[in-house]
Amino acid sequence: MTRIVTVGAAQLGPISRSESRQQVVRRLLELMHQAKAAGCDLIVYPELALTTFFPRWYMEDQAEIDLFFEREMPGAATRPLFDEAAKLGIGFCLGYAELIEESGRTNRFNATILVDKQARAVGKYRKVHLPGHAEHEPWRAFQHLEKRYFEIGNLGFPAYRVFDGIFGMLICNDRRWPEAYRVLGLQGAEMILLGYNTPVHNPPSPEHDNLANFHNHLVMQSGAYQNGSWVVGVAKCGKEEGVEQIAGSAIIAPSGEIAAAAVTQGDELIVARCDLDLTRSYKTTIFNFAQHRVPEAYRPIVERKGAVPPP
Ligand code: CDT
Repeated sequence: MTRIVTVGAAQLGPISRSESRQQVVRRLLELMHQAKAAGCDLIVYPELALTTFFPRWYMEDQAEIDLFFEREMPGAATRPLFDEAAKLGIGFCLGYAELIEESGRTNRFNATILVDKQARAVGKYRKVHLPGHAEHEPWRAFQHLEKRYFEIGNLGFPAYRVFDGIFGMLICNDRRWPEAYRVLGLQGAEMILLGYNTPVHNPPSPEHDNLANFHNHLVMQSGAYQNGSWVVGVAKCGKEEGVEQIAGSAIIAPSGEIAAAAVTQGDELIVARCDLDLTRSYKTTIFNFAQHRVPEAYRPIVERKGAVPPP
């Protein structure tokens, strides 16, 4: 059997702080048209695709911070994306900063939505693994204040039946955590969509800087193979407001092999024709979870009698 989903990974170059939503949406629409011309069913945009990566700045004025958030999806500025997607008959996945009133309070999440070919929102994910720090750390060349500006996602890791398959989403730092892929894998995820903004330089561990691209592919290729799933990893990259961010967008097959890879540091669409049924030979053999996983052995080590206590 073949269930083909043709996917476009829409890598974005830098977005400056002064760039308006309308200007960014024009860039997203240009990539959407390219994706349609290339026969894509679905286009995937990066994390926080509508603005510059604002957690690099320490800000105290909540009104100033909230300018980077969307209060509605679609809102006035993002409506053209939905309208054009419906007209073209193409789905999309979009990362954005979400401001929402829930349970009588204001919540802010690093979120992503999945939209089908009729422009209906059919899935949502809110980032769980927020990297960085919550307080101003002036010693850093730039900040990474996701723990200050966002709450931990409260939706878990949901998988959705859409595009004739099972789809999940992760956001940036989530891709470094095997359990994030595995929770999706346990729900049968066949394609995992993820966007990222990854600075080359991580101030607490500069000794890792020259490995940033290696680690990016390492974790996405492992996540794909170990769960028998496609992974679509999409960067916002290049020098944004003085901070160099990695590129390396890639569409990765369930074998862990890279099926398509970006070659620039800017706006670039890469496309792969992804057979969701390629996931079968992994999910039914080496990674047949029902047959081979041993959940009782995965209890925290401290619960096991005679186990070496953690340091
Ligand atoms: N956006 C995001 O999650 N970036 C992180 C940077 C880690 S270093 C603080 C990432 O994992 O790529």
